[in-house]
Amino acid sequence: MKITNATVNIASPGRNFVTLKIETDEGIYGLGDGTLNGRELAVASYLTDHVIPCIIGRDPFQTEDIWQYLYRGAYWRRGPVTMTAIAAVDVALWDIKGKALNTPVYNLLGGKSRDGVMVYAHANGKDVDAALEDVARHKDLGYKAIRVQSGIPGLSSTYGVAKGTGRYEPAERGLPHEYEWSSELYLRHVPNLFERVRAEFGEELHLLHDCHHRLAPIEAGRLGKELEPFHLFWMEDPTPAELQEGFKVIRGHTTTPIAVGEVFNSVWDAHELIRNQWIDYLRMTLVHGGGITHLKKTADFAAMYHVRTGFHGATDLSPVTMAAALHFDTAVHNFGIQEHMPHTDETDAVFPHSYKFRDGMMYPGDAPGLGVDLDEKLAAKYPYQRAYLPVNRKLDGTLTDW
Ligand code: GCO
Ligand code: MG
Repeated sequence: MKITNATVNIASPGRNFVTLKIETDEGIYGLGDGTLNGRELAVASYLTDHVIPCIIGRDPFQTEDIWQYLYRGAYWRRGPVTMTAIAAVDVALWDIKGKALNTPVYNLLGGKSRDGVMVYAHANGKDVDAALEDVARHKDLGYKAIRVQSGIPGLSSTYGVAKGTGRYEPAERGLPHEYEWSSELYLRHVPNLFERVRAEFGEELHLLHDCHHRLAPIEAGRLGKELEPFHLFWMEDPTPAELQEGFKVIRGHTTTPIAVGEVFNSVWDAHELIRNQWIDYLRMTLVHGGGITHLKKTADFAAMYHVRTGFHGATDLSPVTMAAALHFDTAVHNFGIQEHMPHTDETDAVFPHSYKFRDGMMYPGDAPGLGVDLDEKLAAKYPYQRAYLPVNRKLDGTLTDW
């Protein structure tokens, strides 16, 4: 079999997605997600201008060789744009492999290690009462694990909390919006939020929280310690992760489990964290972490250190990534949990898929390959629209992590 053509589709059915379609001489095609939130066009150009010409004529079954060719061959290794482009190719090739062999991708990764994939939902509200209502709503939908975020008294807006009545969306149309931040006010507020959630919902529910890289390691240590009585499933991205030793400081102060990695692109972003057992869950995802080929190796390495997967799954990861993630989650032994932020109806219509949600669990379905498609005609109705992630400023105006 040979790769005969590859095209990049950019569409905005509710939000922007970059999708790679690789075609073969046997009429089988595969899809890969190349969406990098707020930097979509850079990946599209990297693919169209620099990658596609190099893969035409190759055997799509050679996932390992093509991965190495794009990674080592470029000389300029790693980085979000490169690794997202490599992921788009890699995932599309696994899709082709599954379709050609007439089997779901999870069978190519070791088969089913579990019946279903536990997912966590996002509950949020402008204050604690509103957040509690949203937890109740998600519990009624069947979720067994819920991430809880709420507005912070004294701050006019907080990323991760919906403005008005809609759901929150990681990117907003136009140029970057600005949010306000105070670690002092945040640290004062969060333990109270979780005290209220546990008091109302008891111990059964798995609770998660995202700090979104905003704290210094010692502040994160304090927060983790204060949250211990509420038994969180995890505290996510407590501190910016460029400094991997920062997690040693956190670990020295708390037994609250730590998750990190949605911005990681390679095992090298995490290898100290894993090797030293400073984290419990790795959030590095297929779309930004070089695809199935690289994540499989990374997950196997993590397994040796009791680190489990907890893949990123916000709405900026397209249904192609969600499908690929569910195959991966079904197969790898050290799966932990999968994030689930449902896509809009427009997005679901553009990407028909066989995966399903039922009673807090998700299932990839048994269609050959990934079980996800792209309706190109419908996608053409939603042209790209400039959109960005926000920026964050401290109360005195200093630009900070968001
Ligand atoms: C999460 C996140 C997202 C990201 C977004 C970036 O845990 O789901 O932190 O909201 O910020 O996906 O593109
Ligand atoms: Mg996060």
